[in-house]
Amino acid sequence: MNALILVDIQNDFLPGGALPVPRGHEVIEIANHLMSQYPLVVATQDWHPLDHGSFASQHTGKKPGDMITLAGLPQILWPDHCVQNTGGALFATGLNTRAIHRVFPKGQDPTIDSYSGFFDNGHRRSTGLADFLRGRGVREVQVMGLATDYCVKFTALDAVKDGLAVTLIQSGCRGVDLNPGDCTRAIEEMRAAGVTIA
Ligand code: VGL
Ligand code: ZN
Repeated sequence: MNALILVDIQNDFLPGGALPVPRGHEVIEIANHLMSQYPLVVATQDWHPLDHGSFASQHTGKKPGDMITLAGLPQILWPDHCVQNTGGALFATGLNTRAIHRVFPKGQDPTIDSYSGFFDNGHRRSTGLADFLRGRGVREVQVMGLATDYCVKFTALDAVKDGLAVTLIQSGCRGVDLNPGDCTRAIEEMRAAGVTIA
């Protein structure tokens, strides 16, 4: 069994959103087209409380892009984004959400960030995605979405660690590239870990 994992295709990650990924809107039609070809489609949803520790607004004197330590881990600070029950946290307008079988929210714990759709950044708590896929007999996943150099990368790497055969649908991903080359390096990191780049 094969599944499509859509990573964080949410309004705040589109141009005009709170944490815009350049050309992020271009993945919507790619996702809509691909979903019909999969027996199982799951989506991750960045879903933060208002006071999430990854928000620069929660740290006096800090601004987005600054680094801190959060839960003992290096953490980049972000603008407030994907706040629970706000429009920015909703799936991208135009995404065919009826074709998504199950949604896995992540990033709810204010004390730790969660880039991967499988685990928080400290690998402390699972979202349930791995068990869900195992329960459905999934051996193989295709991953696409936002952003290449953060949530897509960590989702693909965790999927490999979980023993799944993982393909990155590169045309269906867009990245932040906070430092030029971040996306290229992310793709090389995924390839080195055993992800097939399609
Ligand atoms: C993401 C930064 C912060 C992502 C989520 O979806 O890649 N990036 N939260
Ligand atoms: Zn986030």
